[in-house]
Amino acid sequence: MKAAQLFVQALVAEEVEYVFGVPGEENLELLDALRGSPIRFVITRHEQAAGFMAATYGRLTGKPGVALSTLGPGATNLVTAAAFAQLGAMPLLMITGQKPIKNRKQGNFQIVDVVDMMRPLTKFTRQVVAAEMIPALVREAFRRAQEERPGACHLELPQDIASEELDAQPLERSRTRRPVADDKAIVYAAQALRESKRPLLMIGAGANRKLTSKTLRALVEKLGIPFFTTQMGKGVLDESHPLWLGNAALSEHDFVHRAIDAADCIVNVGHDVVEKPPFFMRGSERTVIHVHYQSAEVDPVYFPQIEVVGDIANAIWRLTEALTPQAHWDFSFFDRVREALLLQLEDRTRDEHFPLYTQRVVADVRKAMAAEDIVCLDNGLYKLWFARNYRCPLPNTLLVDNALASMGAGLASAIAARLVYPERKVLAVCGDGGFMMNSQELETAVRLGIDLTVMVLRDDAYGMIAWKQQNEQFARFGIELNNPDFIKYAESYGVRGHRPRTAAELAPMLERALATPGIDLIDVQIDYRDEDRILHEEIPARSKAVR
Ligand SMILES: Cc1ncc(C[n+]2csc(CCOP(=O)(O)OP(=O)(O)O)c2C)c(N)n1
Repeated sequence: MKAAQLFVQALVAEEVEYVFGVPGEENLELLDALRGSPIRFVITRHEQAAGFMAATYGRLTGKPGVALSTLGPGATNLVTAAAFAQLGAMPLLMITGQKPIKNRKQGNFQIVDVVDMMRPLTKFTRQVVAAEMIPALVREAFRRAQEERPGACHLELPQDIASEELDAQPLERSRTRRPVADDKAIVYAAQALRESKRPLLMIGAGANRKLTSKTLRALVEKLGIPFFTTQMGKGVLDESHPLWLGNAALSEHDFVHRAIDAADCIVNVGHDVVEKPPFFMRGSERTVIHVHYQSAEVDPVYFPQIEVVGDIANAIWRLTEALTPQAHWDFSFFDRVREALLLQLEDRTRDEHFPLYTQRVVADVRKAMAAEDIVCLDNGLYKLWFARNYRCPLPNTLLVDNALASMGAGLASAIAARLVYPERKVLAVCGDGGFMMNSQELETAVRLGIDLTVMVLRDDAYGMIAWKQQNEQFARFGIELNNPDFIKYAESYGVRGHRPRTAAELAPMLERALATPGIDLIDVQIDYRDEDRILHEEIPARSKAVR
């Protein structure tokens, strides 16, 4: 067989369902091998979007998503998606083409050193220099992409290697078990928790694994310790649980930070410093127990005193076994924080103000989505509100990128989410800036024939930057945008476009769009002028309950 066929057989052996990408002439052999395979090739309008889709597939399934591009310009277009997967711990394999390496005739036309370019953005990057290496390289790339901490891998398949003839088989996948934490680490952690007065659990991105959710639920039910989530840990434990204390959408100054300040022991489950800090450690005023697959990277604001390193689900289960609720644990302050938070989460959710306040949009979206439905966020100011106010009963139902925090991934992620879960409703929420960075993928969505709703929050500006500018007393500058007429824009793709004219119109419009087959775009005019008052200054001061 040809080496390209062996490559595709190796992908099939890894149970790859989709390859997302834009082909080039250097991929023709691989393309031909894909043509005769059970793998579905989803072409996109930009490699960056293909990478976002593949990474999101990886994030949702735990299996590496696969993205394909040509050499040079196609590969450089994959760079942002590589960083998105690598920082966000999403398993991804990128396959890029290359000119023949044995006998080149075109000088350096289109050639950049893609393998080296990918080095700081991947766990593993290699050129396939001999067809015989394909089974081992593909297996290794999948193993590395998937192994904790998951991330991006890259293989470059040159044109001449792809067309070589050989007789070989893919390697079989091996079964591996993750190592578990040392007994003494569990003893130290249990002891610190037993001796604490006001312990608290933090659920981060690394806790977002099926088995961990289950063991964490058991721990919380048995011990009654309150918990909060990070942006990427949302829904790992049901956020409508009576012990939920909120989401650390901000680094400081929110209700949850009142609870954090009062806690004398925090168990950090699955946090790594790539996520925007959910709280700052300043000294040793409280014990922080780091429970993760890897030890904590030392950081100026994160330096846990106790580390439980190994399989998280196992560690949580052993901690649950080792502990009983302690009579001296006092959660009364946390209860008050929660009461005040829940009251505040209702703020403006029924406000008729138009253009709409973000809180109202979040509340309307929450009501329209069932527990298992998925909201995929792009990056902008609204993200903080969704992280904070959109309560997730289940994991992976609000996809937030709090690692690279790249604009442009919202629509692509939603397309991938819908492919993975065709029975669930999927909504992409984007700012007008982020949407226009990859809006061309509306064509991909239409071509795939999927059902999807896209909400564009329009403030005709880079709102997040305007907010920061205002916060830091800079003059408003360099952030205003003109937009296309989003209804006409949508229609030119064969997408239905809608625009509410009052606050009350949004909810029924959204529900209809979600219930209708095909693709709908809702252009929602948003009012960010009051953000600072709400998010930054008044929240802590307003609630007498938590003084
Ligand atoms: C690719 C990329 N470029 C720039 C930024 C910096 N940035 C963060 S938020 C933001 C503004 C986003 O504007 P928009 O999508 O309209 O959302 P809004 O904040 O207005 O709701 C910018 C420019 C980024 N995160 N990613």
